[in-house]
Amino acid sequence: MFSDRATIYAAAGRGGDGAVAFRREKFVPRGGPSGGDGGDGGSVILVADPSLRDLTNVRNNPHLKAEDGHSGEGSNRTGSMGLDTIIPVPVGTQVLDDDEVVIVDLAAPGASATIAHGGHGGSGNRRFRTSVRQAPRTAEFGGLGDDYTLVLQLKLLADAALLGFPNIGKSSLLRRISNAKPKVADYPFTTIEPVLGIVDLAVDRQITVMDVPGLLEGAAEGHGLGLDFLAHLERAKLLLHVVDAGLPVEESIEAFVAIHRELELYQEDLSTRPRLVVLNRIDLSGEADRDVLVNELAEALDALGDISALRNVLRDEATGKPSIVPVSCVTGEGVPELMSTLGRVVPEPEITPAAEAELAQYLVYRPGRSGSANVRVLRDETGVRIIGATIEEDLKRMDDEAATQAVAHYVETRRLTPLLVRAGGKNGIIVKIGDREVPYRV
Ligand SMILES: Nc1nc2c(ncn2[C@@H]2O[C@H](COP(=O)(O)OP(=O)(O)OP(=O)(O)O)[C@@H](O)[C@H]2O)c(=O)[nH]1
Ligand SMILES: [Mg+2]
Repeated sequence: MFSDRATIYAAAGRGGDGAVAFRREKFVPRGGPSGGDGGDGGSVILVADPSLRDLTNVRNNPHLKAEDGHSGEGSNRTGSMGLDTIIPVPVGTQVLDDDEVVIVDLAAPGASATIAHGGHGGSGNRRFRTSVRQAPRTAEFGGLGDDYTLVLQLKLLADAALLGFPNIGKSSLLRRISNAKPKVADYPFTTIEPVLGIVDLAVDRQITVMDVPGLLEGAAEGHGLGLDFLAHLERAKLLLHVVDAGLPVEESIEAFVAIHRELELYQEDLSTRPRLVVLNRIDLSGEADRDVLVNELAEALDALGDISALRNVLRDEATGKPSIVPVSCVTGEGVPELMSTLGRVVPEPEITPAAEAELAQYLVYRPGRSGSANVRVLRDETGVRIIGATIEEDLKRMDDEAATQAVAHYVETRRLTPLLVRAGGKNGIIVKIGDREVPYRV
């Protein structure tokens, strides 16, 4: 089954804790603090991999967890960093936030995005040495890593996409022009998932063409296999609208309009996408009839007037009427002409500075913060000190009872409880935030 959507749980690694240690050497009775820093936690990173077709991988393994950083040690030894978890996803994968807004678009092969950043390693006690405190017993807990639930969605990228009723020969055409071998059979809905093929137009020019399941009237409301696959057409630069030379002209026009309406219902922008009309199965009519058929079709399409499908339909330069490219997938006739037309009309890829800037932005993208990346937690002999807590100002105005409650709530919502347990929270400790010190017990 083709998976184009998956919910993932990305948990970056926690930073390692800073160590409390003192130098012990012969003849140095009171060695200085030598607790090393913890290593940073690993991050969760997605990378666009052209060899992947869909999101089945992540769908089956949705828990993406990066390694925790290691704690610092004595003798100023820094803990090693947690390993990043790097997950390959298909090119065209988008990451959505809670509001279904696209926050990352891995549209180019090799593009990557860090979706959960590892926590920073905690400072060891040697960093807390001051002129008045030569032997600090304070060290920092490692920071928490980001922890997000995100939705991945795949919208395939293709230069051109085949469009048409079921059983009209779309897959046959893709087999003819590309390296892809989608199944062909004489019944509707043979194709049940999108297939991408690479078309060699010239030695140095390749384009991708996508075959999707046939569309029916009502597709935009979910009839047939429609709705699921309309989304994949969204990012095709050109639509190859296939019509059938075996049908009377009026029926072909009806079919053309029916498909067009579905695109319009689904998305206005899609209905005006540049479009090339391909007339398949010309082997079914005699040579002489072909030109007549092509002309009649062009006239009839033109007579449809101002429908959005015709706004960007490719037109014959001489007549100004919609271009119709006749082909036969059985005999191969017309296929070379179709390929050369594609070479002319499919836009060359261009990397604009704007596109590059956009890509760069995605690479450093960081989802909205739920965690506590800017919070630092130091532990000492009596408990912990939390630096950077958003409640620091509020606490100044609270009485003792309210402050104790506010701190407990803060610890809970910022997911700091495990740290405070490690600091001895089960027996009761003191939590210091700003000028305030409150008792805390898990
Ligand atoms: N005579 C003739 N038959 C064709 C031609 N192209 C395709 N066919 C036949 O039409 C039937 C359907 O072809 P497919 O390529 O599976 O059609 P499709 O549009 O991909 O169909 P779905 O995937 O079901 O939407 C098959 O039996 C093909 O052999 C053609 O140019 N001439
Ligand atoms: Mg097919």
